[in-house]
Amino acid sequence: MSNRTFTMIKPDAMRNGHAGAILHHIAKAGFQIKALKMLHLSAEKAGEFYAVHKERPFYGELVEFMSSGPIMAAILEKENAVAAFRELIGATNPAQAAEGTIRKLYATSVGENAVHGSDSDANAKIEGDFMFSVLEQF
Ligand code: 3AN
Repeated sequence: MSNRTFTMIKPDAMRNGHAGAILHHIAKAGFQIKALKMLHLSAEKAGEFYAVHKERPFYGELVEFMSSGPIMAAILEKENAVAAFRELIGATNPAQAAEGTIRKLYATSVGENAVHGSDSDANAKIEGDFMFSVLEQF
Protein backbone atom coordinates (compact mmCIF):
# COMPACT_ATOMS: atom_id res chain seq x y z
CA MET A 1 0.00 0.00 0.00
CA SER A 2 1.40 3.38 -1.01
CA ASN A 3 1.31 6.30 1.40
CA ARG A 4 0.81 9.02 -1.22
CA THR A 5 -2.17 10.49 -3.01
CA PHE A 6 -2.73 13.30 -5.49
CA THR A 7 -5.23 16.15 -5.18
CA MET A 8 -6.36 19.26 -7.00
CA ILE A 9 -8.26 22.20 -5.55
CA LYS A 10 -10.63 22.81 -8.46
CA PRO A 11 -11.50 26.16 -10.14
CA ASP A 12 -14.78 26.57 -8.20
CA ALA A 13 -13.05 26.39 -4.81
CA MET A 14 -10.26 28.67 -6.06
CA ARG A 15 -12.79 31.26 -7.32
CA ASN A 16 -14.76 31.07 -4.08
CA GLY A 17 -11.65 31.77 -2.00
CA HIS A 18 -11.53 28.37 -0.26
CA ALA A 19 -7.99 27.28 -1.18
CA GLY A 20 -6.42 28.37 2.12
CA ALA A 21 -9.15 26.76 4.24
CA ILE A 22 -8.94 23.51 2.24
CA LEU A 23 -5.14 23.31 2.62
CA HIS A 24 -5.56 23.93 6.36
CA HIS A 25 -8.20 21.18 6.56
CA ILE A 26 -5.82 18.77 4.77
CA ALA A 27 -2.88 19.65 7.05
CA LYS A 28 -5.02 19.31 10.21
CA ALA A 29 -5.98 15.80 9.06
CA GLY A 30 -2.30 14.83 9.19
CA PHE A 31 -1.36 14.91 5.50
CA GLN A 32 2.09 16.22 4.62
CA ILE A 33 2.51 18.22 1.41
CA LYS A 34 5.16 16.59 -0.83
CA ALA A 35 4.50 18.77 -3.92
CA LEU A 36 2.37 21.87 -4.47
CA LYS A 37 1.71 24.36 -7.25
CA MET A 38 -0.89 26.68 -8.72
CA LEU A 39 -1.51 26.41 -12.45
CA HIS A 40 -4.11 26.96 -15.16
CA LEU A 41 -4.71 23.81 -17.24
CA SER A 42 -5.35 24.21 -20.96
CA ALA A 43 -8.42 22.34 -22.27
CA GLU A 44 -6.01 19.95 -23.97
CA LYS A 45 -4.16 19.15 -20.73
CA ALA A 46 -7.41 18.81 -18.73
CA GLY A 47 -8.72 16.45 -21.41
CA GLU A 48 -5.56 14.36 -21.16
CA PHE A 49 -5.79 14.24 -17.35
CA TYR A 50 -9.41 13.03 -17.46
CA ALA A 51 -8.97 10.76 -20.52
CA VAL A 52 -10.36 7.78 -18.52
CA HIS A 53 -13.71 9.60 -18.46
CA LYS A 54 -13.74 10.26 -22.22
CA GLU A 55 -16.85 8.14 -22.83
CA ARG A 56 -18.82 9.59 -19.89
CA PRO A 57 -21.61 12.08 -20.79
CA PHE A 58 -20.11 14.80 -18.59
CA TYR A 59 -16.59 14.65 -20.11
CA GLY A 60 -16.91 17.86 -22.18
CA GLU A 61 -18.37 19.78 -19.24
CA LEU A 62 -15.64 18.43 -16.94
CA VAL A 63 -12.82 19.47 -19.30
CA GLU A 64 -14.34 22.92 -19.80
CA PHE A 65 -14.74 23.42 -16.05
CA MET A 66 -11.26 22.16 -15.13
CA SER A 67 -9.69 24.55 -17.65
CA SER A 68 -11.90 27.51 -16.64
CA GLY A 69 -9.45 28.97 -14.12
CA PRO A 70 -6.42 28.27 -11.95
CA ILE A 71 -6.20 25.19 -9.74
CA MET A 72 -3.81 24.00 -7.04
CA ALA A 73 -2.28 20.57 -7.49
CA ALA A 74 -0.60 18.68 -4.66
CA ILE A 75 0.94 15.35 -3.71
CA LEU A 76 0.05 14.37 -0.15
CA GLU A 77 1.56 11.81 2.21
CA LYS A 78 -0.06 9.92 5.05
CA GLU A 79 -0.51 6.26 5.98
CA ASN A 80 -3.10 4.70 3.66
CA ALA A 81 -3.31 8.07 1.88
CA VAL A 82 -5.71 7.26 -0.98
CA ALA A 83 -8.48 5.87 1.22
CA ALA A 84 -7.87 8.37 4.05
CA PHE A 85 -8.06 11.30 1.65
CA ARG A 86 -11.24 10.06 -0.06
CA GLU A 87 -12.82 9.83 3.37
CA LEU A 88 -11.69 13.40 4.15
CA ILE A 89 -13.19 14.81 0.92
CA GLY A 90 -16.49 12.90 1.00
CA ALA A 91 -18.78 11.65 -1.77
CA THR A 92 -18.50 12.92 -5.37
CA ASN A 93 -21.90 14.60 -5.02
CA PRO A 94 -21.64 17.15 -2.17
CA ALA A 95 -25.35 16.62 -1.39
CA GLN A 96 -24.40 13.06 -0.40
CA ALA A 97 -21.11 13.93 1.30
CA ALA A 98 -20.82 13.32 5.06
CA GLU A 99 -20.89 16.26 7.48
CA GLY A 100 -17.49 17.85 7.99
CA THR A 101 -16.00 16.56 4.73
CA ILE A 102 -14.31 19.01 2.35
CA ARG A 103 -16.96 18.56 -0.35
CA LYS A 104 -19.78 19.03 2.16
CA LEU A 105 -18.16 22.25 3.37
CA TYR A 106 -16.88 23.76 0.13
CA ALA A 107 -18.42 22.11 -2.98
CA THR A 108 -21.47 23.36 -4.81
CA SER A 109 -22.48 20.53 -7.17
CA VAL A 110 -21.45 17.11 -8.49
CA GLY A 111 -19.63 18.78 -11.38
CA GLU A 112 -18.08 21.61 -9.37
CA ASN A 113 -17.05 19.59 -6.36
CA ALA A 114 -14.12 21.61 -4.98
CA VAL A 115 -11.43 18.91 -4.90
CA HIS A 116 -10.07 15.88 -6.71
CA GLY A 117 -8.71 12.84 -4.92
CA SER A 118 -7.03 9.85 -6.60
CA ASP A 119 -9.03 6.62 -6.53
CA SER A 120 -6.12 4.15 -6.35
CA ASP A 121 -2.40 3.98 -5.56
CA ALA A 122 -1.64 3.41 -9.25
CA ASN A 123 -3.64 6.47 -10.33
CA ALA A 124 -2.11 8.59 -7.55
CA LYS A 125 1.34 7.90 -9.04
CA ILE A 126 0.19 8.51 -12.64
CA GLU A 127 -1.60 11.75 -11.70
CA GLY A 128 1.25 13.07 -9.54
CA ASP A 129 3.75 12.40 -12.32
CA PHE A 130 1.42 14.05 -14.85
CA MET A 131 1.45 17.32 -12.90
CA PHE A 132 4.93 17.38 -11.27
CA SER A 133 8.43 16.73 -12.55
CA VAL A 134 10.81 14.68 -10.35
CA LEU A 135 12.45 17.95 -9.26
CA GLU A 136 9.10 19.16 -7.88
CA GLN A 137 8.33 16.04 -5.79
CA PHE A 138 9.85 15.82 -2.32
P1 3AN B 1 -14.43 11.36 -7.88
O1 3AN B 1 -13.81 12.69 -8.20
O2 3AN B 1 -15.21 11.41 -6.60
O3 3AN B 1 -13.46 10.23 -7.95
P2 3AN B 1 -15.43 10.43 -10.48
O4 3AN B 1 -14.08 9.83 -10.72
O5 3AN B 1 -16.65 9.56 -10.66
O6 3AN B 1 -15.52 11.08 -9.01
O7 3AN B 1 -15.62 11.68 -11.44
C1 3AN B 1 -14.55 12.49 -11.78
C2 3AN B 1 -15.03 13.92 -11.83
O8 3AN B 1 -16.00 14.06 -12.84
C3 3AN B 1 -15.72 14.40 -10.53
N1 3AN B 1 -14.79 14.88 -9.54
C4 3AN B 1 -16.65 15.47 -11.03
O9 3AN B 1 -15.98 16.71 -11.13
C5 3AN B 1 -17.01 14.98 -12.41
N2 3AN B 1 -18.31 14.32 -12.41
C6 3AN B 1 -18.60 13.09 -11.92
N3 3AN B 1 -19.89 12.78 -12.09
C7 3AN B 1 -20.44 13.85 -12.72
C8 3AN B 1 -21.76 14.18 -13.17
N4 3AN B 1 -22.77 13.33 -13.01
N5 3AN B 1 -21.96 15.37 -13.76
C9 3AN B 1 -20.93 16.25 -13.94
N6 3AN B 1 -19.67 16.01 -13.54
C10 3AN B 1 -19.43 14.84 -12.93
